[in-house]
Amino acid sequence: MKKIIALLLAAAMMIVAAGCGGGQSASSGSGSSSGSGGKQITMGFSQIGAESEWRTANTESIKQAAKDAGINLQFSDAQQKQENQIKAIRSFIAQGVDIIAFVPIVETGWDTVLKEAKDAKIPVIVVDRDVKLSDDSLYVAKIGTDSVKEGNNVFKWIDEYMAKEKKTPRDGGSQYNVVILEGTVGSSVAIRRQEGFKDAMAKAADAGKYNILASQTGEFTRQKGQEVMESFLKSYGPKIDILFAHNDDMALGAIQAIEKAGLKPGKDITIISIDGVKGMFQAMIDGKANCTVECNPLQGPLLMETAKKILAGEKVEKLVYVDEGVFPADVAAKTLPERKY
Ligand code: GZL
Repeated sequence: MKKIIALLLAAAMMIVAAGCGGGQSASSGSGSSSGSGGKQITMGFSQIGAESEWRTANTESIKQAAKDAGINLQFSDAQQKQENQIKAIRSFIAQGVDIIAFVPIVETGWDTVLKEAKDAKIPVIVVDRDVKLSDDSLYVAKIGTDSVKEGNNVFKWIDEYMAKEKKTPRDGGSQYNVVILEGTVGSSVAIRRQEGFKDAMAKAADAGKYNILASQTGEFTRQKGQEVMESFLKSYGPKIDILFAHNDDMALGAIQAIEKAGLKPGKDITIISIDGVKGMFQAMIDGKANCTVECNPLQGPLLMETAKKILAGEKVEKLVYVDEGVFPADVAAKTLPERKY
């Protein structure tokens, strides 16, 4: 009889121990990060797609940072379609995730679905690009880059470079002729980079020195950038002095078109773009491009840190920009080895 009681006591002790361990392991076990109430945080993330080297680096940064932060990431790739992003956000709401983050492919059309997230009491973080809403309380924080400043930086570098190199307009006229490959139509990044470029040009000492010959979307892709540059060359070939591409991938496509047309990219046509991806550093080392203005995609750690703060009830900045620089060709070889994307 005594033996049975001892066995029953031992069994009871084991059950109690297992029950406590289970509760603690949920919050402190495999490095999982706890939101309110100690359970692992689940984040629903809607990404645009994989249109550029920059976007791939942005995705990798977010996935790695979620792993490092012990956050369970439900990742959705929208294949460049806003309706897929809206569907993904709705499914995150249905799943009851703790927090939603997304990169808005275009800046409008988000009010309804973000209102649904707010009604479900799920906080939202906007990443990389901007949204235009009737009610800014529909998101808690925005993490990204300053597209207007990037556009400003592009023009300022061009103006200094053309003066330093004492370039003369290729058509023998008095103006430098510029063609522009724009990003995705309706995206805040394309709208703001164009705005920043034109504002800086309008404020230049001698604004009349520049003439925008043509400006058209290359959809942020290498393929489309090459196609549109081919059409620019057909229409204006001998007149083009400068190419400003809203991202490096389109510039790299345009370089192929310029070479196919028998011209020297980086020499006959000065080329500047935005992102700062490795492929562009290599093109500058090869003498085929002149400058890249950095737009930092490594936003994952800041996103996860912000998500944890929001779920812990801490106050966060409504808008946080990541740091970025300007890299002309003469620093490309030295800088490339330390580039992370
Ligand atoms: C910039 C980002 C842009 C990059 C492109 O913040 O949204 O989208 O410049 C990417 O390379 O496709």
